[in-house]
Amino acid sequence: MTSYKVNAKPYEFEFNNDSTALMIIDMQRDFLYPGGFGEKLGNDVSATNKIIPNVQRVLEEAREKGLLVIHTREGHRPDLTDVPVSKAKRGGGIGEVGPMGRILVRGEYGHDIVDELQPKENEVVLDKPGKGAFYQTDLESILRNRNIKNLIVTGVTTHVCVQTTIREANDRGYECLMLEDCCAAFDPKDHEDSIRMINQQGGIFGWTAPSENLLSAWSK
Ligand code: TIU
Repeated sequence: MTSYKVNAKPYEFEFNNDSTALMIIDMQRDFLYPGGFGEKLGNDVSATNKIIPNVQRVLEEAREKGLLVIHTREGHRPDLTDVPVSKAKRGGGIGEVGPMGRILVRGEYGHDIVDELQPKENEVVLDKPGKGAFYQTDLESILRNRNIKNLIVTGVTTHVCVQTTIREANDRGYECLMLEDCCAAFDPKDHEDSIRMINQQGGIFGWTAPSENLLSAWSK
């Protein structure tokens, strides 16, 4: 089986296509398009939507290589019974009506994945109520059933759902490569700090690299 080596921090990330999944975290209209949750929280969504073409390039290549692709969406039941009281109080208006429908509610236009990254039929779409993709989802069974050991992680926001998912994955024994230019936070400092937190101390949570390093590893 071909093994690929990606120039990454803190050192080379080695993987093969069969045991690796591409995770695309919460690339939802609510976080990336004007009028959604991200903007409602007072953010400029140009910081997050600029990564769409980078994620698109990696997604196309991952599809070509036959990787398992997992898209996640943060959101809740329309009756909001699965929203913890703390999140309802401090969550930024979940369930309120915005220009793209009710904020972070399943089935609403704003809750779905951006047009540019719409999932194919054979790809996993994972609805999650929390920040981490493992919490209250069947992600762990999916990864086990497909014999996945490594996760290539992309999406938004870097310091919230991306970091939480990488930390959850790390505790469960998965090796994560976070693609720096395929993740974004509304504040670039949160993004940069997250990269450092992931790869510091010899890779305490995993590896980080620009996506071109992955693409060039695949092309060799
Ligand atoms: N608020 C914020 O930056 N992010 C979230 O609430 N969710 C995700 O990161 N997807």
